[in-house]
Amino acid sequence: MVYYVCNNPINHLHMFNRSILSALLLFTSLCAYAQQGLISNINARKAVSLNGTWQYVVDPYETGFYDYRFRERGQNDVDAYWNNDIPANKTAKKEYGYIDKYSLQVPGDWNHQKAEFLYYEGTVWYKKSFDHLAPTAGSRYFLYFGAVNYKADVYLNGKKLGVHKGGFTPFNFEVPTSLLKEKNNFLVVKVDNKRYADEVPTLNTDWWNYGGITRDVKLVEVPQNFIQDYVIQLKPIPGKAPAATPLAEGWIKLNKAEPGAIITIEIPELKFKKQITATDSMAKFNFALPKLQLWDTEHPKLYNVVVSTANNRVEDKIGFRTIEASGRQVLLNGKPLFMRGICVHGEIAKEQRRAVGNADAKILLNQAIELNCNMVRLAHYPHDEGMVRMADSLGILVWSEIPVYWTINFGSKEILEKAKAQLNEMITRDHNRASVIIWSVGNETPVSPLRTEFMRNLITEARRLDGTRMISAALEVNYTALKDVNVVDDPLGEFVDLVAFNEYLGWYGGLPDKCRTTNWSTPYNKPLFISEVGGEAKGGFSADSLTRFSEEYLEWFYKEQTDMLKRMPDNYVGISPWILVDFKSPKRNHPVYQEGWNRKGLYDEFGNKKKAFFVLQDYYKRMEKERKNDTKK
Ligand code: GCB
Repeated sequence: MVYYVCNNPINHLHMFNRSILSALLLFTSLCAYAQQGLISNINARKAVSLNGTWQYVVDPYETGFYDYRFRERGQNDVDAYWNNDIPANKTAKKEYGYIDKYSLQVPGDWNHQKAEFLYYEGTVWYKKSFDHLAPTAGSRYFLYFGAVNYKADVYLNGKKLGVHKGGFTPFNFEVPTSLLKEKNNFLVVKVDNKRYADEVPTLNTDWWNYGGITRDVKLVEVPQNFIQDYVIQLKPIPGKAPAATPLAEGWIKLNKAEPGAIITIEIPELKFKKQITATDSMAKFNFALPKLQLWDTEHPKLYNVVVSTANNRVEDKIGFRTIEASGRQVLLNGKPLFMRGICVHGEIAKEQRRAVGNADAKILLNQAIELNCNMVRLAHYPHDEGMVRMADSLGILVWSEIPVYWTINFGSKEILEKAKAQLNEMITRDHNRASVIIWSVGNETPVSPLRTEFMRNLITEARRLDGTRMISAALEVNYTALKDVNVVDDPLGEFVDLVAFNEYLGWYGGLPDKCRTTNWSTPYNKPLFISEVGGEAKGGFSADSLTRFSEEYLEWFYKEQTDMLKRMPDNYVGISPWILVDFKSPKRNHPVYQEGWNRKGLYDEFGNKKKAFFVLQDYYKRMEKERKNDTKK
């Protein structure tokens, strides 16, 4: 929101009007097509997939949206690309159309599908026709999108259903049943991935801005009132392991208030069944579960959990565990945890595309497992739901983050609301995943009072949405506080549960041997985590260890780093180096070593392990052994 500074009465009047106007504009932009409550666990719902081939029109000038005076087109404008593209008769003029020659696969970014889309940032109209032959009387229907990067304007049969911003989180719009036809429904999505200063993320990122409908699309069918969302998890006992018959708590949210509705929660394997009564649209609960196997990284046990009402049933696979920052440690099920992590981008480098679905998740997580990791930091945005579900079943812990990245206008309430919306969608989608232990509200945001207030707001919001996981953010480091001691004293440290920082000694600051004399500390009496550290090497490029971009340089870098880590303070609880695989970034322009790739991967883009891989793998083997011995003591 913009504030105007003025000092005469007339201007004051202006100021008043303008602030009301800008408040109204903010309100309208947020509410004109208000996000409708997200339906969680979408794969367990009755639905028709709308994945597959969609036709498209590339529209860099947004001709389908604005007329020649650059006014937004009216709903029935025959030149609006959301309206039927078939000319009324042979003399009718149509200057756009959807044909098979121009088609893209959904889900999937457009960049890798056609050579001319590689660098494209702008509008593409997607169109899919579908039949809806046997609608169930009394059912309601929602169009669900796993993610569209960045802005989606959704139209069905010429009617606008809504607008969503945010490239990595799901959303759904209700479809009035009167709008659905038996044959040939005309679904159009205007997708725009242009970067803007006042969006989240902002103009400047170090990753590829893949555009398109990048995740699943479904037409979901639900009864009049249905189970919209739920949380079922163990209630932590501070500093302790869960009891033998652990206490579960949570809530079930119905789409509409239905006082007196009976909701049943069942865990068949445990022969557990409990009924609760809704008071309005929410029903909270708190009860002891039978003896069960806790979820952890060695035994990622998942139970089938069934939540049902008289006319709706949702089945999920849920692991039960507790996680907490306790004093200077992190406790998983009451036991100290050391996180052997790695940062991961949601990209399949070999195919130069966004990762999507279970198969891609398996590839990435297995690469992390080979490195001997028990944790991944999913950078810098919420990854596909398949990724956290796969992490649940493989026993990999997850740091999940919203793309509040580097510099944004921290004074803007509007941007704060946009960041909160993404935080809300991320948490709603994944709050039943045992693997997710950390919600991160951002990465490397520059210290200032405005920034701290903005981030503190996000932390408060994350806690309000989910008080059972750790909240963190990757912080900046103060390199100048004390000689040979680098201090993590970003004021945000006061508000996070886990003090995490990005450390690049030997790549961005000096050479790797700087590690020999450097120590780390933080004034915060909390667990300390290294959320990034790394350097670049071009796979297969061999030289002496002083040559930047050589595999030997990176190998040396990791050796010095892992030696330095032996001197970390007692609150050091883990590390997630940057990064699993080389990734595409338009910021990386060295013509020989980078060519549009950030080369900090431990695997190169073809999946080959760099020499440094083995140094980190070895360190993790040692840490695993050491920490196991610790726990036995
Ligand atoms: C960082 C950023 C990450 C970059 C990385 C780099 O600190 O968090 O997004 O890609 O450094 O390679 O410079």
